[in-house]
Amino acid sequence: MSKLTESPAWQALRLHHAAIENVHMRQMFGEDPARFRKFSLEFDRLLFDYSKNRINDQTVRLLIELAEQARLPVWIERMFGGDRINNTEHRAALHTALRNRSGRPVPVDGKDVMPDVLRVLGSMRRFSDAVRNGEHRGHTGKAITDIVNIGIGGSDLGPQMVCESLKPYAADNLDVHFVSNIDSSHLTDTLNRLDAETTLFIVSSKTFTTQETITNARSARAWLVERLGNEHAVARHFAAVSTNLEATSKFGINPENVFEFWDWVGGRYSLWSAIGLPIALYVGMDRFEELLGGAHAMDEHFRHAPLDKNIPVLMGLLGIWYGNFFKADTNTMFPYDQHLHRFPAYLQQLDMESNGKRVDRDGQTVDYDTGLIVWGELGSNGQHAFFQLIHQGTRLIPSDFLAPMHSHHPLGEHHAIMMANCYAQTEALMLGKTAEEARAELKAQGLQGATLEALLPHKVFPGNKPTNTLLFDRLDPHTLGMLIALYEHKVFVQSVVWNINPFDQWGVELGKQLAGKILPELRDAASASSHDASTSSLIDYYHQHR
Ligand code: G6Q
Repeated sequence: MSKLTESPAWQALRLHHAAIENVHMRQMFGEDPARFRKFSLEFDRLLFDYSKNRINDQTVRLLIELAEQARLPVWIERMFGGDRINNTEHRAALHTALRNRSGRPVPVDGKDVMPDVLRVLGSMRRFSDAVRNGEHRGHTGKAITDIVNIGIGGSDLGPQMVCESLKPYAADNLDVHFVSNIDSSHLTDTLNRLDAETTLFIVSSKTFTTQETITNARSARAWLVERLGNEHAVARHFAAVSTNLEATSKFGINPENVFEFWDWVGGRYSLWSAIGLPIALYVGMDRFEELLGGAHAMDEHFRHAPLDKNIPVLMGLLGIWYGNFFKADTNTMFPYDQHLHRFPAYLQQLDMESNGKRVDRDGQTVDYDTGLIVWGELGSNGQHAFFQLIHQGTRLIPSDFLAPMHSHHPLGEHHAIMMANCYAQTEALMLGKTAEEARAELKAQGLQGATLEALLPHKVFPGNKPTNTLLFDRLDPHTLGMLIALYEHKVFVQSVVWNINPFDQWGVELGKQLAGKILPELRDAASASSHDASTSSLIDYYHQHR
């Protein structure tokens, strides 16, 4: 057994789990009228209700002991303080410095990174203002109307999710598009709708070597040069965001339009850096800075609130409670806000790429489960699709429900109906429906005897399904910044308890290497080397059918 599973806090949680496993939340709510007050927190107009969880006072106390045993407060300070906590890449993880609005220095190896952070924010402001007010025009003198971000993974999902979330704040005269997929349909479908004279491309790539991005960028460049008939057009129609300035200059991007960031920013944590340039262009730099401000507010909460009053800490520990003790495999999230429709996809990368690890920080194979599978969908759409399995399937699926108090587009009863759906789901998941309740309902519908008894088991809901509810005032930039930072820190909390490094991604790197090996063999049948029988046959099939 590993140190973690042998540890006193873990063992105490195992015993406690055995005692509480079969207790129904109906009973817990019945016995404790103060349950909501006890198990909810409010911070900066964000309400976190975690009372519909299979926990009592002792559970919270033991989970906090687990966090203390893992020295979580020390790790939090190490992260904020710029220690090289990404130990396999020997890097700091300082996404928090990118949104540090406190004026405090953040040293990495004794050098304050804040002057560089503020300098790039200044360049982003100048460039985004110039494009938005028509000062920076296309090669033929027309104002820019469309931004195309070319990037993938962390250089796509974050900025795309934020742009979608902040649509109500977008300028009328500027649209934004995201091309990530190497399938040429993605680029072609996007470009077909655009005019080269008024299109600005941003090539976003931390490494500037990612095959998909570089290939899409080359094709976009060829499209532009062909349409505008002049190589010089590239200078006014291409910008780049990268840590690899040598590669951006080799690609031929005007150095004035290159925005840098640093190796201490992980791809999936990079939307706060110049990778957020499409956000600044789309909603303006003031809004982008409000987003940073919201994340900073959550950073301060995470850093300074006591562990048992700390929203990301409690969310992270609840995930461990279900994943490691109840053996839940997955964790869902349901935003009841149309503009958050890319949030689940974004969160999948953030969580699964960070905590999808099978060895601990010292390289030892772990003997406990780590990252849960994350999935989700907009409420109420999900209700009409897969909620059946959450209510009546055999698995335990803890879920997060997110909803705003105000819609950006109030319309009749829409918001009230939406909220009624949200609340009704968490209530039903918690309460379930007993056989007695189901029988009474069926009787009231006029059923009886064998017909009633045959239908009865299908109408019973076990309930006792855990949910968190997060309510916020309105999906504005500040709130969105808070929500994203909240999930980032939740993931970090879990990684600390599991003793894994959440900031590397060797599985992603593997994909990048493997495709590079097979590509020459698809280009030229003669160059095929030996693979397993399946892969060799699939390569042959490709040559036979092309
Ligand atoms: C993120 C991952 C990965 C990465 C993409 C794109 O944390 O490392 O999703 O963002 O592979 O990488 P580049 O930005 O280097 O093109």
